[in-house]
Amino acid sequence: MTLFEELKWRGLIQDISNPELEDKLNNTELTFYIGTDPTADSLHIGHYSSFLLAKRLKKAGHHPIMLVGGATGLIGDPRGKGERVLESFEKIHDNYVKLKNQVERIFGCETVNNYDWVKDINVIEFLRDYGKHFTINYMLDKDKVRKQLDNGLSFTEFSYMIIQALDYKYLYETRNVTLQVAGSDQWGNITSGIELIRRTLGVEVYGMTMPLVLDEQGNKIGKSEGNAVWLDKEKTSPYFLYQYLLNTSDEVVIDYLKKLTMLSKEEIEELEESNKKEPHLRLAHKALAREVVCDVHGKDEYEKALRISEALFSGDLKKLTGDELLDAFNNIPSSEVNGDKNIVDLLVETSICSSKREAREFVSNNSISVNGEKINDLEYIIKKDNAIVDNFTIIRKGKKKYFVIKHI
Ligand code: 629
Repeated sequence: MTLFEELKWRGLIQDISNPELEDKLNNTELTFYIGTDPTADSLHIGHYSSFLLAKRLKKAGHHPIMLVGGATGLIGDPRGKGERVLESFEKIHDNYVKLKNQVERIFGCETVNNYDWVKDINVIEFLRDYGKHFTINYMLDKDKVRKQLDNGLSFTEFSYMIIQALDYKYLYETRNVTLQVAGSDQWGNITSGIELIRRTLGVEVYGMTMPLVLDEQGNKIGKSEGNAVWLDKEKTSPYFLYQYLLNTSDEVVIDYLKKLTMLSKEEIEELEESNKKEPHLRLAHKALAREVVCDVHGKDEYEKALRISEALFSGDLKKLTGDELLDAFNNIPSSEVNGDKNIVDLLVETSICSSKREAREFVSNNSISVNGEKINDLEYIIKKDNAIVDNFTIIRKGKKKYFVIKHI
């Protein structure tokens, strides 16, 4: 399989600017770039797939440059949903430092910051050297601009594409970058750069996008109960990331293996086979979770996530250390409780159940576990003395819902 065939097989090609790119990717060495804006203090799992594309191209012999947009982060790429609120210089700079470190750590690539060259462009230069090459019609025709027009679009966000275009030109001139890659939502910005370079330098450079990775409902991946799934382990624990991927639905797990892991076609086909023949083993899901957690957080964190999962599954919570416990439950609802409490009262007081009647029902139906043990005695007293790791009690309601009680 050629590189291009492999990318196609993985479903990683949405748009290419020119069919010649196939041959360039297969038979030459390109320097390419991919950009992200420091609008948050961490990347999330949605970014991961497009940055992994950079890793794939690198592995095939191309040269990546990762751009963290210290300048563009101050402007805001139109999202098509309505104007953003401007963030302060300090906030964008703090985010920039975090993203730069994260990108270098996870993807092992060199980063550049467009603030370094954009900050010196004055308004006359901007309008004469760049603005002049974009007709308003051309700019209005871009997808995200059209979508956002009805929701209000300032001149600031409208101008964003020109900055991304001049970045491409700058990187072509200073670093010989001839390819920009990204998720499909970036197509308009990429083609603006290609157009600028063509018009001002008469040179043909390339662009390529990949489809955004979607969950089984067709939403962008990376939201779990409304929260983003972050790559920073302080924001989303490795255990939580592991569980999120392990719970991928059967419909999309193979697609995720293709897009989110470096496993080979043979390995993925084997997992697909197993997913069909022996779905209860969940080998595909486990491989997905293993590959991503190992790549993002390293083998030790993966093994810890696995240990926590096993302890929670078997109910043997007492095996966990304090750190592991906090890790396992850092995204889980928690409440504080004072003194010893009857189980039914505690379930209502902490809002784990909505009424005493409901609480009694759950307890009698064997649906409540306390620190891994099923409790069906309505008179059971939850005591601080039985807490694990000194002052925690873990309640499980039904199969999967966990709650943390902190005894004070
Ligand atoms: C200056 C800024 C450039 C080139 C790119 C950029 C950032 C770009 C952007 N990207 C998204 C982001 O920052 O907004 N204008 O969140 C995001 N990207 C990764 C993928 C994406 C895209 O970082 O391309 O499609 C999400 O997976 O939305 O000179």
